[in-house]
Amino acid sequence: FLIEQPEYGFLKELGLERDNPGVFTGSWQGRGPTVTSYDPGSGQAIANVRQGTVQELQQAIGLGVEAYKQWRQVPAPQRGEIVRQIGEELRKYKEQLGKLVSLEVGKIYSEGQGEVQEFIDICDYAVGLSRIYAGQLINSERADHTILEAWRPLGLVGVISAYNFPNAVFGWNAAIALTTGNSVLWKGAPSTPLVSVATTKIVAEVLRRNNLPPVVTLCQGGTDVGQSLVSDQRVSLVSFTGSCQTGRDVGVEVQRRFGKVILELGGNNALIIDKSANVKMALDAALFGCIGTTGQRCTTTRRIIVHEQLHDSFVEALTAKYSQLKPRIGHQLDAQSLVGPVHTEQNVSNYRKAIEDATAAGGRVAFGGRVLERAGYYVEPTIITGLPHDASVVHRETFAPIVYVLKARNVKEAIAWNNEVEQGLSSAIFTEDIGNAFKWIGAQGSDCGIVNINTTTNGAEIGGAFGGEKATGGGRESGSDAWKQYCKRATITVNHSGELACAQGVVFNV
Ligand code: UN1
Repeated sequence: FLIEQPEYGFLKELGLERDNPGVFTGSWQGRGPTVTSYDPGSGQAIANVRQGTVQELQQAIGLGVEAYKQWRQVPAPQRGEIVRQIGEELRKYKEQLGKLVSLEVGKIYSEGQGEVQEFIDICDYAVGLSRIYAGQLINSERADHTILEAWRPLGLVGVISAYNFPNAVFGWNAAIALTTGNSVLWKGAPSTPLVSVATTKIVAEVLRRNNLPPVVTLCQGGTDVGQSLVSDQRVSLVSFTGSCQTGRDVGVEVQRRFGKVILELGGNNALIIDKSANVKMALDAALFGCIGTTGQRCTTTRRIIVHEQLHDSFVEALTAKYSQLKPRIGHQLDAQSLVGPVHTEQNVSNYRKAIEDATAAGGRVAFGGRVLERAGYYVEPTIITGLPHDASVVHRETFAPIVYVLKARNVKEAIAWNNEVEQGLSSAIFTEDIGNAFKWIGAQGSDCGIVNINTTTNGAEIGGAFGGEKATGGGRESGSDAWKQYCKRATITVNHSGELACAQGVVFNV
């Protein structure tokens, strides 16, 4: 176990042991199956986590609901103060926690640090939100009547997060849900249980210091635990991040019981290079977009749609850039690495399969295409050209650093291709043409939730709402007014006239 080696001492600083309980309900336990967490960069075991059972999940739900009843009475700015303390505690452990994110997921050091920063940022956001989120006063058609609109917490919010952002996705949900008066029950991905445990320890310390009930609980577990969480009537909102396939089932299941749901599912994000583009900048955007996080962000650039006049020179320049990365593929915690491993063996086989399918469909591997022969899960960042825009492999999201470069005649065609896939998460255009820029952001433009100009498809800030349309699920997290998704809306009509009057002029008396 890596945790026993001196250079992994940062794991102990996070309170982790060789065997860790994976359930937190105010105290720590875990009576379910033990999972071992592996470093995808070496294949070595890091430490064990004892997952929860369905019974323990049920218990966590019960405790979470009870905690909510107390928490909803705490004034919102005081709830914000608790979230502020969580942000402060995260700052203290940012280095170690970010390093753990890198180690367990496979993302490079700066991206691990960036992920924890994203959680800290949303805490700051939530502190401000706690003092300003508000309802409104609406004009009534009746004399001496006032209509109010108020936002109230929902209850217990269940968060199911994915392996690629094992810390930040919980953070966006928890910070906003707690601020708006909800309690939170988290189930992290089964393959990143150490991040779940370490993050929860940081939060738990703040709860302990403030004598709070378990307004945040954790239950690591497999499908049985996940299904039980999704179908439980007591979980008012389920926020699910993961595949379109599972997300559809989660959505249907929650709807069956009239619960609320936030779905953040797959993306098939395109970067459009217009004739007028600043190509140098576009190349940098393509590099981070396609290869950042080794192609495992839901916002990763999967397709580059290039104007026909620029296509060949763009592919050549991009290939040259990719070649410079060769010595930069390595263990995620090596200082010189820019490309870490993919997360699991499964990602490697999905990578292989996508390349097979792409070449079978007539695609040309312009760069990469191979799995590296070394311990850990390393694949070459890959560029594929020459495929039709509607080839089935192009329309499929493969969580790996593979990009399909497509040749389009004009921006209109490029926008049509951007929009023709099932998913609708992120998109970007590089253009210096103001007409095309506004076409892109208009009603006839990109149909995604994230519609960027002259920047990457990935790496969104927390201030905006995050999420997408169509098979991406329609949910929004993080900034803007995404907080409303964690609330129920009360429309309140107050009659201060001293007489009863019906709306719409209806007369009804005897
Ligand atoms: C994800 O991949 O699930 O916009 C989230 C981004 C990050 C979040 C990605 N802020 O790329």
